[in-house]
Amino acid sequence: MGPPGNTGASGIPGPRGQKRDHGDNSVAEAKLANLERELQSLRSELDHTKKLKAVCAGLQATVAAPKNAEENKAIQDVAKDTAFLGITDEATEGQFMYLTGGRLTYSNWKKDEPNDHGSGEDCVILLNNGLWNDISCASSFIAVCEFPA
Ligand code: FUC
Ligand code: CA
Ligand code: CA
Repeated sequence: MGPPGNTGASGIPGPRGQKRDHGDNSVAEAKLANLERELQSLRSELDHTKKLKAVCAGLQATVAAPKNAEENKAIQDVAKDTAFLGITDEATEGQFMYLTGGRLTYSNWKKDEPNDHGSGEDCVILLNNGLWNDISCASSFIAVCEFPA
């Protein structure tokens, strides 16, 4: 038997595909509208977190995040009001991380918190009493910047 022959010429083009049904897309459209709303809300929350980071970063600082009870009290004393902490679970729900990176090593959650209430809560506030609550990142609170020693 001799060597294999050359590849043959292309065949004639196949028939045109069937036109898809452009009938009722209302279910898909409603789903898309919901997804777009959700995306908008997530974008807005992420923007808030980024802004928070940027404000402290502009001062060569980070958003304060207490690593022990003493630091928790110190931030409480400086803030004198409910304040955002540099902590979020926006990457993976329920897994709180420091904005500077790494898993949480200390927490002081209020009873039944964090609860990711309503449409979700991925930012953390330090209440007047020193306890923590997870809250929407779109909400407005002061933040304390933490400077390296
Ligand atoms: C509790 C908190 C929520 C929110 C709501 C009004 O469910 O866990 O973060 O503040 O009250
Ligand atoms: Ca959450
Ligand atoms: Ca909460």
